[in-house]
Amino acid sequence: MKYSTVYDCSVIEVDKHHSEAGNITVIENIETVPFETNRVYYLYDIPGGEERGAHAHRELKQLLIAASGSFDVVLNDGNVRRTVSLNRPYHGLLIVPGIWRELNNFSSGAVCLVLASHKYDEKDYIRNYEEFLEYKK
Ligand code: T46
Repeated sequence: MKYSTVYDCSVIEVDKHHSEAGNITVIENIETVPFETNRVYYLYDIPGGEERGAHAHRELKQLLIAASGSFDVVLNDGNVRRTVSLNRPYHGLLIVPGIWRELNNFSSGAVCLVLASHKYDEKDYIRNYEEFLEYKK
C-alpha cells in the first residue's frame, strides 16, 4: 500500500464482557477486525528502554493490543508521524500496510498482542528506512 497514510490507521474498541470475576474480551474475524487473522504473536519480557518494530509491511494488516501494561506506537507514512499510546486490553490499533512503525516506552510487564492477516514472510518487511521512503514516493 504505497499510498496509505497514518490516518488510515485507527484505534478500535473491541468488546469487553465484565463480571465480578473479571473481564473477557473476544475478537472475531470480520466482526471485530476487518481482515482474516492468519497469525497471532505477542511481544513480552521487553527490557526497559528497549524499542521494537522499525519496519513497514508491504501487504500485512495488523491489530495491535496492549494485552497487559502499556506502550507507544509511532506511526509514520513517510510524510506524517503520529504517536498512539496503547494502555487498555480492549483497545486495538489497526495498522494498514505501508506504514513504518516503531514501538517504544514499554511499561514493565507489557504484552503486545498482534493479530496479523498473513503468515510470516520476511519478504513482506521493509526494514531499511531509506528504502521505505523510496517505496512511498
Ligand atoms: C510487528 C511488530 C509489532 C518469526 O520467525 N516469525 C514471526 O511471525 C515474527 C513476527 C517474527 N519472527 C522472527 C523474525 C526475527 O528473527 O522473530 C525475530 C524478531 O522479529 P522482529 O525483529 O520483526 O520483531 P519486532 O518486535 O521488531 O516486530 C514484530 C513483527 O515482526 C512485526 O510484524 O509489526 O512485532
